[in-house]
Amino acid sequence: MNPYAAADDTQIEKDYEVAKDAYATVGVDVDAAVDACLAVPISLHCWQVDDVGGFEISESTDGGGIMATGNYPGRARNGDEARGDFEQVLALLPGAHKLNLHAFYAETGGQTVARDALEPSHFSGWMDWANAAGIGLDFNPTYFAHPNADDGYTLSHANADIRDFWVRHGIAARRIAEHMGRTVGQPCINNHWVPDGAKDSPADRFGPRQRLVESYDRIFDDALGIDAALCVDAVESKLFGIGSEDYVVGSMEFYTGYALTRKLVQCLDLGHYHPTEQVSDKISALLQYHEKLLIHTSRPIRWDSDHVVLFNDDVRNVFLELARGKALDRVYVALDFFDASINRIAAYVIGTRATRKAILAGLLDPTQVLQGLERDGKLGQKLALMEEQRCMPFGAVWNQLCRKAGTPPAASWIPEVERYERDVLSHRV
Ligand code: RNT
Ligand code: ZN
Repeated sequence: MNPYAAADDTQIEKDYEVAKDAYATVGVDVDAAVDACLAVPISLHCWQVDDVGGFEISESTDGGGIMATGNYPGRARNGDEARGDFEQVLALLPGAHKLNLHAFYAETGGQTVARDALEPSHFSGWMDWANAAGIGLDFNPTYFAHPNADDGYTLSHANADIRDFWVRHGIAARRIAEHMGRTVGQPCINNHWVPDGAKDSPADRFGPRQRLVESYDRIFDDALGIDAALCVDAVESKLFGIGSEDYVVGSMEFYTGYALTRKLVQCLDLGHYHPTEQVSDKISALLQYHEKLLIHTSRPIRWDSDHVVLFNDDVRNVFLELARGKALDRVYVALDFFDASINRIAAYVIGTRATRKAILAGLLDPTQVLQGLERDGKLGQKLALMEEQRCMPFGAVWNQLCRKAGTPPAASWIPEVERYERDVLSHRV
């Protein structure tokens, strides 16, 4: 028995033909779904590669309300190791991708460079690599894991010097993102998330929110002349974090208002809501007003734990909703998880392929038939057909998609990850 073996090409072709017939009975064009799925870019977060550590010489500290747990050996220690890992990861992933960098992955040649002094040149290694690999880049200012974030406040800090420092960092990040967009020839999505908030019962909830507006207004000031076609800014809300259980300055309501009034992209992270909230249900509401959204796929277990994404109902329902609303081109899709307890290459491959599977599942939905039944009041029939979709031969379509993209089907990528661990990762001690 070989648990990682996949069917051979001939069998995959045969299974695919059978699957196509099955989906045709509910009016789904499977070939078109496969092509559309492969074309959706997924932005690979760089921070799973080293457990959200970053490459700074002395600035970084722990904290900021996010935490990777585990001690699995082999994390990348510098840009070259990380880029090698991404090449291995990308070889196992079907479809279009981008790489999503955080500012503290700057390469400063052994020099300490303050976050507010970062420049595009500190990312030239990444830009050269992206151009050689033919993929786009996204970016994030790093407003956490820093002495100036230790109080739990950054852009909304009561101290003006600390606020100014982070405003300068935010502006530096926008200039870097603009430069990246120009250099790689496609827009760079620049996502702003701050950890600001209070552990317990703040007496002033208005003040920090007002200061956050003022700081962001300086960062997003038109007078800076940053090209919005190259640097596409997004803002990410959160419900709570470690150390900000009671109060998060940048809440959902805060950012919905802010993004709409400032014409920014709103970012929805699947780990940033109460467990009974459905992110999938927010999409059709927000897209009445927003042009675009940014989605961070993640998997919260009991809290915003950032477990590796799986092909579960939460992720499926997001892409089902987007497919049903013909709105896949109105979202930027990015990953956000970090697990330091398993092989990190495997973590990337599992989570990215799960996200791609969810996109495919959405595109294979018999939306027209279901909506027709609903219009006709045949709600029982609609529910029954929805339920039957779970038993459709999805795996056969997925395997063909992997083959079409020249990547290993099913679990047959695992031996390659084991080989890379043996040859590369296990030597990092
Ligand atoms: C934190 C946010 C944010 C970060 C990354 C590292 O809760 O989800 O997106 O995970 O910026
Ligand atoms: Zn996120």
